[in-house]
Amino acid sequence: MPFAVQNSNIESVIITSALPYANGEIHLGHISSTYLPADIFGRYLKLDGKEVYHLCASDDFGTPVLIETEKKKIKPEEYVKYWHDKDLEDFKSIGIIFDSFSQTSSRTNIHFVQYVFNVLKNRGLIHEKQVIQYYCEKDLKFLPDRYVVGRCPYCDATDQYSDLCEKCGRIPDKILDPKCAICGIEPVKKETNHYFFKLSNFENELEKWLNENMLLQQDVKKYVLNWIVEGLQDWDITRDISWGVPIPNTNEKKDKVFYGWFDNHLCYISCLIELVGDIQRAKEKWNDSKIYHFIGKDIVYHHYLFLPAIRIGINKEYRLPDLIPTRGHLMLQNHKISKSRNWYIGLRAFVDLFEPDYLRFYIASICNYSQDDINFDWNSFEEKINNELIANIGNFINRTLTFIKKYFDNKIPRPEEYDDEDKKSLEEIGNIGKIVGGLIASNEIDKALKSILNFSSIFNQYFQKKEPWKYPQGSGSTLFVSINAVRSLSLLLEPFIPFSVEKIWKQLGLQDNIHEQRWNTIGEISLNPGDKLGDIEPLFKKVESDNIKEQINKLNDR
Ligand code: B3M
Ligand code: ZN
Repeated sequence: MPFAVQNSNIESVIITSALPYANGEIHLGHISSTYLPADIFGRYLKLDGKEVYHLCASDDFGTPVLIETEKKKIKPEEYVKYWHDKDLEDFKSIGIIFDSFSQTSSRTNIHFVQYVFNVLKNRGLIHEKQVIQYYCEKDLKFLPDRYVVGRCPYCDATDQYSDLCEKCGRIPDKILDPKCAICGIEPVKKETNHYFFKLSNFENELEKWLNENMLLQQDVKKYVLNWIVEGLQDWDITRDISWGVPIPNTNEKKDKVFYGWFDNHLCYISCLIELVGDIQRAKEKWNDSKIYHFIGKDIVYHHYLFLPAIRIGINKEYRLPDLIPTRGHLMLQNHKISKSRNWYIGLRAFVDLFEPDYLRFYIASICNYSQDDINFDWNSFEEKINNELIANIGNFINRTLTFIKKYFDNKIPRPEEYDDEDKKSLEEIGNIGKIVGGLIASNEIDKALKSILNFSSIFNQYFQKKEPWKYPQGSGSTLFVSINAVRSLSLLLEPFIPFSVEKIWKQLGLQDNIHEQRWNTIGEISLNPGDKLGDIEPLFKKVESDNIKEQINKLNDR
């Protein structure tokens, strides 16, 4: 499904990745559903000459954070800062780059959220209502969401949160045998005053927006439209806790804040405000850009309904999303990933064992553009890295470089007259950039990677057929064409395996920054006869079977 980036006059693109909760480690599931697809997309657009802003932040508020910090007796501010910094480091370790990685608890976001609330309130889109909430008479606290544990009414599992049963994955309507998560006594029910966002007012406009936006994924759109048909409920946007964005201009005592899902998606915009320095410039930039929100399928409701409704609610001061690329979960060896059952791979642990590019390459190769779940399989990881990345791509690059070093004193030879094979290969170089670029722009990153592999194997065959080793002195054309293909290949691969591409780039003797290159030069023959190459080093190390077996044995589904 092609979309309009290339044809549009708007050269600026804002990409957001769903905000990780500041409450635990990034794992491979987050990487595959959200961060890697967004990063590949952003890197491609940058090479394609677009002005790209990849925005993200840690999602700092919410009851899970507060409960953890109460247990650990530390300040929530310190706790979320720890996870914010750690997440950022983890992202860097696998080459996920953001132009801004802020925090939902930043001053900018708090001000912006309060501003949005005031606009909505003045426009009559907020109403107040008395609700009944659990209250702990020992802790003297209201107990929203995770503060209440009990028995799941669906699967009977005990010790489940009132807002999520981790056993069956459902959201209990009414938890059985409720207990206070802090002290364990049975809570009472008490009245409290809450603010509601009138989501139900927006049914028609949301329906229209969904129907008119042809870029949104069809399958997702279908069930979102169905939710609208079933009728939307107004949203309770307040919580009786102390950790969150304070509600402005109220007579309420403290300990009443906005619900995390009221403030977190507004932080996408706050990130830009912080980045460009003031709200007016941010607004102009936002509205002059295409807006892409990358998410996992769990948060469709929030991004396809709640987020656009709030933007419509503030008079479309900020452009609605153009696209919300939505992807499914990552399974591990065909089972659901679960940290508590140790059926899990942490990002840090992975990167300690294997090159970050191996992870990027493997995930990109299985990452289809749909909500279907995909499967991380250790054996297929080994096979893809050894047989595709190393035996195909690595081999072509290495044999070309080594040959030039051995027979031409590490200088690019002059081509002789081209034969048909050479001409065909030059044509391949001329065409590949458009094909791969089109696929990445349509979010089909697995297919894009496949095309690159195909390109590389065509060149392996070319090299094989031309047999330069039989008469090295007469192999100028083969090596000249091949080394230019290596240059094209490295540009094509930059969004996928940036760490390795930096190495290839140096081995090509190119001192200039790879990021100053443009995607539209992929088809050019710009390395010249006589150009000196850099030092050659092996690019990749084979993945050993024993190491893979060890990883599989470590998993423990008990
Ligand atoms: N922090 C993470 C999730 O529910 C949540 C995303 C917020 S995006 C505005 O997957
Ligand atoms: Zn209690």
